[in-house]
Amino acid sequence: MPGLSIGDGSVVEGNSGTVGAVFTVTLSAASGRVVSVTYATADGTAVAGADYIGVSGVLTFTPGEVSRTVIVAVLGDTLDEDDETFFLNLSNPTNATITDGQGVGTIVDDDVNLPPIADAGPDQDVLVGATVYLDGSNSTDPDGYLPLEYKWEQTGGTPVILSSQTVSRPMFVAPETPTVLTFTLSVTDALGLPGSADSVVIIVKDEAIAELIVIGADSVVVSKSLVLTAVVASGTNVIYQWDFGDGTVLHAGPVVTHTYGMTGTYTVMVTASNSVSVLTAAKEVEVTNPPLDNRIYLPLIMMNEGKKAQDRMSIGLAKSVNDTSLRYAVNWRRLR
Ligand SMILES: [Ca+2]
Ligand SMILES: [Ca+2]
Ligand SMILES: [Ca+2]
Ligand SMILES: [Ca+2]
Repeated sequence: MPGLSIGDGSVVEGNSGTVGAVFTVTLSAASGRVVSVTYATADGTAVAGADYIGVSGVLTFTPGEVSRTVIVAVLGDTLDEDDETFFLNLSNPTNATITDGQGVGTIVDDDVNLPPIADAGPDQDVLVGATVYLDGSNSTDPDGYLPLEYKWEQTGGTPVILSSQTVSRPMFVAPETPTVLTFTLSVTDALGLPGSADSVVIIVKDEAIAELIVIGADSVVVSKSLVLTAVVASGTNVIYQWDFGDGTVLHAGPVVTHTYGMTGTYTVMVTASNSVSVLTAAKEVEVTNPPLDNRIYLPLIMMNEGKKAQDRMSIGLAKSVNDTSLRYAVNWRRLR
């Protein structure tokens, strides 16, 4: 009996419609009888319905006929794939034997994978200490091989800790002092193809100073220390300069102590500043002399010789206060 063998078929995939992969089935010698054989496709890495249209049937050779073909429709697409294979298998021969019963169909992929496009999101101005989200969610892959893999890296500024380097919207807490942070985002499509990176700039700014006031006593005695406190309603990283109006200028914190050497009326100026704002506030301070010595000097009273021993004197003191001076009046009377 003659032998049946099947050749391989190879086809370039195309982008739409179908293209035929041709398999030739050959009879080793012409036969005087009708020869038939069953054929059927089988999946390899190519999948029926997705990459090709599966077929099966019976192939018949009339007497004297030695070559027939089976055409398998391969589905075109624009997916970037590996080259794939399927099989066309022969079985159940009549009036022949099978010497090579399997043809290999190769679908040669003709598509390219375009690189994904990273989008690191808009630049942002944020306040020190703020919670900040980077947003790479507008990154795309032109041929739709999703999901993307994300890779964030900080490239400048005070180091921060990202909640994750591999999500589309990582979070971090801005540093407590002004800085300019830069990050790059790289994305890779689902086929493992990397795209070009994109970068984003986050400017970390101070909060503006608002409502500066000076709190403290309105008057103080010469050579005694005066405590003054600067208070702001808002503002970060505030530094203060104090001018006490007597020639003393001090860079200090919000609470200062000062001692005046001379009486007078002084204007204390405090300037509060940070990287985005400057505010000034003033306060009048009255510097006075100390109150008079508080000791009481009793008058020396001379007694007449003729007074009796039982005569006794009582001395009363009446004190009146007039600002810083004290006035004492002495009254005395004889006790009987
Ligand atoms: Ca294609
Ligand atoms: Ca395909
Ligand atoms: Ca393809
Ligand atoms: Ca792609």
